[in-house]
Amino acid sequence: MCQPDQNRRLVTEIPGPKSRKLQQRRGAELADGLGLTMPVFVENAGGGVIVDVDGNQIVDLASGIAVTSVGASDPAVARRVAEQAERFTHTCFLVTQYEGFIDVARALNELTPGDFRKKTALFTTGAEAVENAVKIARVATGRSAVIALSHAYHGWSLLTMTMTAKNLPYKDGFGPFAPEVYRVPSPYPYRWPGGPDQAAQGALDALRETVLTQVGANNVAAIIAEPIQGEGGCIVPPAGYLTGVQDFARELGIVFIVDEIQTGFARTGHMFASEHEGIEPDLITTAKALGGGLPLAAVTGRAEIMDAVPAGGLGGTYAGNPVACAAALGALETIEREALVQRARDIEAKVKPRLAALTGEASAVGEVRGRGAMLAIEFVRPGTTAPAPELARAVSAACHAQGVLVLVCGTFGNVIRLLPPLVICDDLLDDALDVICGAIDEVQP
Ligand code: PLZ
Repeated sequence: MCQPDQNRRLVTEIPGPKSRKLQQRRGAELADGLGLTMPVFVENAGGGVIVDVDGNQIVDLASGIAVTSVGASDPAVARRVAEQAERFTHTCFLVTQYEGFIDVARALNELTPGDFRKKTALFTTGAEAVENAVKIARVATGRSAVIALSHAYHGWSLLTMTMTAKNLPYKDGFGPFAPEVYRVPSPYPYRWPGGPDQAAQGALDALRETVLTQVGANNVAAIIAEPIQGEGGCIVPPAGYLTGVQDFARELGIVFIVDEIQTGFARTGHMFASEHEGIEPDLITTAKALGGGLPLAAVTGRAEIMDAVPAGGLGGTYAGNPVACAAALGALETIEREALVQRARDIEAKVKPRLAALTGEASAVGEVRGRGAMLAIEFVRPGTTAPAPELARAVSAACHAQGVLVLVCGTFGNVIRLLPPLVICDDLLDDALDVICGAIDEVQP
């Protein structure tokens, strides 16, 4: 719930002395390969605020990368987690069962788009959900190839990093990659040669050509797409693209997997972003906001496809952990009780026009885009569309210094992404917007 007494408050520089001390310990103990957005250590978090160990109150426009949509200490999540942890923390669902797993699966079967009978399997991380969706599609079709998009992000594991488009930092040096992954262009409207109006048809033509002439439809198990590409730059596909992919996949018996891991659970102003396009994917992967902060992921889809894998082929020691299932039921309860789908739309209505006003011929803000509470600002050299990653970095650094947590993303590193908890209150959003707009003003060349 929105906590009206929350505000941004800095009592030290960012990072403060306590965070800096912990940062030194981190340097000595942790592998350098673990990335980092803001070098503070957290004492507690909830609503729209993160309180660091130095007592600074930071406005959270990241939600731990779209995870804590209900806030990082939602009472319904916290209560159900505590109750479940007192009863038991783990049995391994593949060994002995518990009802919470079925309750979460039922909720997903009901909430996900698709007017057909669905089934669900739970896992732990988003990457695992994507890997398992591919496994299921392969067994169901008897085919092996997977088609992924440019600018895609699907995870840090071998198969999912192969499906991920961006080399640095996700793939560089980690080859050889998994076989049978083919890439087709994403219809990135802002950057499509020939302009945004050409993007949907152009990308569909390219998909058709790759599948029909290079891979062979009879070899393609699945086409996978994010309904809004997250890490790739918060890229909203043009109308008609995803329905075109769905039609094409159906025509050729290819499983259409939609990765809703970042977009799912009210984030974009629908329960699932697929609903903006009216698509009914064969399989949907979810994670992140599903677990309300605890690790939980799922594959949900057509019952006959989901049931193609024989018993024992799907699983994981922690898959659908009971504490994570309890958290998910709490998060879903809060999404409904607090009408967070509508709240995401309200956030869009408040934030987007203010940011959109920053675009213009001579502006470094090339485009403002996104849906609901998944919004982004793409930075360019003014007067061109040449990516300006240095401006995104400078704006982000200025925001962080003033206690507003934003994320940089995009294939070219030139996009700032806003993913606030959906429970953030308007005053905090207004304050954060002042900081962001001020920072953009300052760095404009
Ligand atoms: N699929 C669409 O967004 C995780 C890292 C990249 P795990 N995204 C966070 C970013 O956006 O900054 C993600 C995702 C999509 C799969 C995953 C992987 O989920 O839970 O991290 O394995």
